Amino acid sequence: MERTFVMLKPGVLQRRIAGEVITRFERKGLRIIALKLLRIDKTTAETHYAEHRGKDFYEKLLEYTLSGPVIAMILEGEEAVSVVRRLAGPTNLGDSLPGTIRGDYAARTRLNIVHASDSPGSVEREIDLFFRPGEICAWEDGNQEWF
Ligand code: FUP
Repeated sequence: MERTFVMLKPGVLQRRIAGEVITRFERKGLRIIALKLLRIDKTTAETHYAEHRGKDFYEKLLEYTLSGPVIAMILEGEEAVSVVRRLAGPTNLGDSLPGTIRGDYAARTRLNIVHASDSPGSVEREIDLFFRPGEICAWEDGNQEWF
């Protein structure tokens, strides 16, 4: 099993689509093992997007990320990193096809509503940045009779 980190950006709560977006991941069969609503601080946003410092979209990206609360999640499943990246769709507006989260909900690249880790290395770094170990709650599939 692999873990990945997902952040639903501020536009998700603004637009009242958190449930719809989270449902995409659950329907795929991914397991939510950590989830919280938080307003991230500037240092966290700068650390998270450090690779983009100095790029022309960097300041606007920070501004959007800090503009309201986000939802941070850890998802678990087979090949979770690549599965979640494919559910999210490509970064750029013109490449993200309908059926993906960005393809269905984002009208601008800068406001592409969801962040998903792009490699096992970033998963580890991003989980450490957003979660304390005690906030992660691993679980197994239970007895079907409980449903
Ligand atoms: P991703 O891993 O798909 O989130 O993509 P990047 O790390 O390359 O980009 C992070 C965020 O920067 C994107 F979600 C939106 C923003 N961005 C722009 O605004 N313009 C660009 O040309 C590229 C990225």
